[in-house]
Amino acid sequence: MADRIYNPNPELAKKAHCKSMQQYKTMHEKSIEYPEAFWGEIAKEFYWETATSNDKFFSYNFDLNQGDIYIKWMEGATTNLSFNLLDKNVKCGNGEKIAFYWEGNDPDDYSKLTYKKLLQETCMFANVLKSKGVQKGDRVAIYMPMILELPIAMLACTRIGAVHSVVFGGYSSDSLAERIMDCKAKVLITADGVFRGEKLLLLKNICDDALTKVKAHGHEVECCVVVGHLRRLANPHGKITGETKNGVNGTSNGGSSEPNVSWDDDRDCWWHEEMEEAEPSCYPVWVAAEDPLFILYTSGSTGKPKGVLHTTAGYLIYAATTFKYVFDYKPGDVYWCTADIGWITGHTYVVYGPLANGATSVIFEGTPFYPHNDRYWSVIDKYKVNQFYTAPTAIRSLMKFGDELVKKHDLSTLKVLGSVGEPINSEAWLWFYNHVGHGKCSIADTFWQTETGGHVITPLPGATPMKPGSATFPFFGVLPELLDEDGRVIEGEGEGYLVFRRPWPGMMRSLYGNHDRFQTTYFDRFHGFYCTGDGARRDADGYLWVTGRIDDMLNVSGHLMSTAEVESVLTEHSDVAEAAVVSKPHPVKGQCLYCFVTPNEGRIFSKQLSDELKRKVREKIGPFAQPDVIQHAPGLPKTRSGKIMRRILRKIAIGDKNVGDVSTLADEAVVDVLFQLRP
Ligand code: 6R9
Repeated sequence: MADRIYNPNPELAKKAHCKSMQQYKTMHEKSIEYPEAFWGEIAKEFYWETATSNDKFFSYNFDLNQGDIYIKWMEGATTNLSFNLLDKNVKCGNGEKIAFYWEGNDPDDYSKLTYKKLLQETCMFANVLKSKGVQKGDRVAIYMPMILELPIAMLACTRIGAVHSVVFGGYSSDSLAERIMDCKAKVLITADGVFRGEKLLLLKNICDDALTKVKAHGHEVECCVVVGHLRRLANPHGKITGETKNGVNGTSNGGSSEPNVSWDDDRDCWWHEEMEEAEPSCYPVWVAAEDPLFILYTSGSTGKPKGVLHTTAGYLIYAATTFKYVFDYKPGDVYWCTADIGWITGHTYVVYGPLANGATSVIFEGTPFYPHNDRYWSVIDKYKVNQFYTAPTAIRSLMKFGDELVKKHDLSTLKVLGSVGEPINSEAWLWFYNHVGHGKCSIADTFWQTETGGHVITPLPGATPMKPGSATFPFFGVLPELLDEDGRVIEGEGEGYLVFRRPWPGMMRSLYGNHDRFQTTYFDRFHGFYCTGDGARRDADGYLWVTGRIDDMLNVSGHLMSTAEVESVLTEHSDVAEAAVVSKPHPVKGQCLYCFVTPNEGRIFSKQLSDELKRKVREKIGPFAQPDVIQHAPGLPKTRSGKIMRRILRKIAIGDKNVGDVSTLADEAVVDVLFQLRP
């Protein structure tokens, strides 16, 4: 089944922006041979205060032997992001169109925001930032839940040329402090708190802790703006009372039982109080094409987090173009990406890409499991969602409950289903395709990274015949290669390091404040190429299969394999919900396979299951791959964005309690449980 090819639904293909493989190939060729013409045409759809000179449209160096690495698009041009996303849409008659539907954690909390209102709120908050002394180039840290003030805050930064650095609202005060110090943020924007499911998170208190630490290290954040989110909730679990129908202006004081929010009168201020006096218009600051737009921290495998730096013009045209083609977005569609805005997926495909296309999208504050395990399906039904973009980890956790919950809702509006974050195993792919998409939707398995800014390897819904688990082919402007250990290009079928030969407009430009680390991390391993750190395989049809991080490769008795390959076999078993495989040193084989397996809801882990799984891996991959250990794992250690932390699993496999930093884990308790369950 997994080897079958799934063609795009002909109905979808007929009306798609890209309708056939032939059209895709023609466009891809043009984007590679004539990048100036290809991207220049697209750039015409946006507003440039000053035009770029064509001879400077595109320049770069990817080869450390030739000097420092640099990437520049549209030099000489000036523009403003918020102007292109908001004013432009309002001017062309879309002012009353909904930019965002907001769906709260509680189903009784919801609101919406038109383009016109979003522009006004953005301008008002830009004026608030100015009143706090924020100027072009200053960094603004944002630590917020998934509420409408979050995109407003980001857009307000772009209005005045300030650089935002969003820190995911699930990070600890230490992680927040580290990021604030690294980018030397002048202002911090947050909320009093948020409910995730039943759990209350007091964000402002975490900020206070972080700001104390920051101060102790000699940096001072001048001002902290706080959204009073808890005080306006409809049904705050009996803890707080407030106004119903939470809107962006919901400012009612929530009554007596509001949790204690600590306060520093010299530094802290309420969002709604500042907004009361703010002017509703703000002239945009025109910035240069290569001026910084935002910094987003991504955890490095070692050492401190890397501040990935994205700039203005290239990011805009790339976010806009990938959104349009990869989701096949058409006017009138409703799009929903479940990612938190604190991740790159949220930056590019909740905020910038959709708004650049004048799209209507859903912003969801809650979790897939609250109040019930069918929340995603009910939100798709409620807003009649056409494009739904989520992660394999979410799909697998929802598959566990079977398809009964899906069937309760009308999902017939769906056209395109997207996946991002990890390789999607074929079981999860097929379930998504058959039970959520009813065999009618295209699946866009989008491979990309914080560093790439937007999708780089992905199918196009109307054009690309799909293979479950393959991210298929490069997006326009992208030239992938597979290299062997010695940096030789692998032609045709084969497996190797996934690298790119030249930049596309949306790729990162540097690591903030550390260009040397940027060069050594991404350009030193293979000169002349951007190295993703992922491995990939090219099959006989030229399809690319991303196999995962290079550090997650296994070598058993000289056989090189990827953890993803083995995990995919394990999860094919009907009793298995999730699996993670790591290597363990072995005196004879060099390394052996140690597998962690989470059974489906209602299934138990048994010796029989373990034996069946070992046999399956033998059969499917080969006798050399037979796992030495299959361990029961009621849960897996995951980062807050849902990626499995194999570093910790490797420690558990060898029984080493010294697991290192666990502060980025979504749930630290699973580590102890897994140690106890070691066979
Ligand atoms: C967008 C995002 C990047 C890493 C990347 C790779 C993995 C993402 C994938 C995928 C296989 C896909 N990854 N999408 N692997 N297939 N469709 O997730 O950014 O958080 O920086 O992670 O995620 O290993 O290198 P980021």
